[in-house]
Amino acid sequence: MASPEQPDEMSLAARFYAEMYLIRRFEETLLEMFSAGKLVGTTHTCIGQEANAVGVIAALEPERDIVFSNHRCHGHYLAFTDDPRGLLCEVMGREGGTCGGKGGSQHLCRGNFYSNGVQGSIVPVATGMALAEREKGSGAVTTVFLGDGTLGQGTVYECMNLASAWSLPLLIVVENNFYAQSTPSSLTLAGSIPSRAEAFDIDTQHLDTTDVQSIHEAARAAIASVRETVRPFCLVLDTYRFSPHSKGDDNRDEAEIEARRTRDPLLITGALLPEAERLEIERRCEARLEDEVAHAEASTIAGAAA
Ligand SMILES: Cc1ncc(C[n+]2csc(CCOP(=O)(O)OP(=O)(O)O)c2C)c(N)n1
Ligand SMILES: [Mg+2]
Repeated sequence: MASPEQPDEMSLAARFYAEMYLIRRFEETLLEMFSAGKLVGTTHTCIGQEANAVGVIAALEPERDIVFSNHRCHGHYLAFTDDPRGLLCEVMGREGGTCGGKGGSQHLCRGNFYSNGVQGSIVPVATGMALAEREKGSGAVTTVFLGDGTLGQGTVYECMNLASAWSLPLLIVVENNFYAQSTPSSLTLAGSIPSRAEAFDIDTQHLDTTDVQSIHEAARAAIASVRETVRPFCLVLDTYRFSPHSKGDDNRDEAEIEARRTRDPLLITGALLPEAERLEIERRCEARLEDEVAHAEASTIAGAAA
């Protein structure tokens, strides 16, 4: 969602660039803090995948629509809430964190946003939420993000089955980054990903792009379809993460990672902006993040006062 610091007259490309840049720099900052020993626990960054979070979530109505995310949730959270302060305090275990500093990087809950690190666990919860919202007649679309590796969890298919059989307003977004931790999905996935949803009579669209505006257009159409037909929809987004699975665990071929950098979503959208505008967006974002880091570092450790 647009930051209060972003001027109203910003183009869509500028707004999307600002949102993706914030996610990118937020997560790079987290990795730097881990290396400096300022953070403990774990974290999974979506560096390289930001266009999915920003493009899809910008097509939702934050007041009524609901988002469920997974272990790799920072980008989804920031795109939905524009709350780097709450997230940083949360990851650092500080008072003022989204969940009081108790949930950490993977377990976030704020308003209509929920995430959980147990692979696949959030899909039945999202399906139940979609049922509840349909019964309430709220018109809300429930969106659930999952990775290609999570397609190995049987519950995903139970949910696809019920979402289709019961006509639930559920958008399933599969972010296919071709890996589950260190395992290439080609070793574990038979058939095609879209055909898995199609087998349950779920309308499906498959995109191989890191252009945030293309993803946004597809998401707008998918969400309009879910809202109007009150039927599930599955969006399969091919993507790539430049960062390790978590902090340092990466066994992928370096040449493969480098080749993918030409499709960096920040490069693609940044190239659409006049340089001065792009640099100004970056400057504002850096200043904001610097403030947030200082704020979080000065905040009380959660529970310390008790
Ligand atoms: C039930 C369960 N098993 C194992 C894990 C450990 N784990 C965390 S992420 C992950 C791989 C997930 O792959 P994918 O769904 O493709 O998402 P990606 O990490 O690529 O975004 C694994 C095995 C877990 N969180 N939950
Ligand atoms: Mg994956």
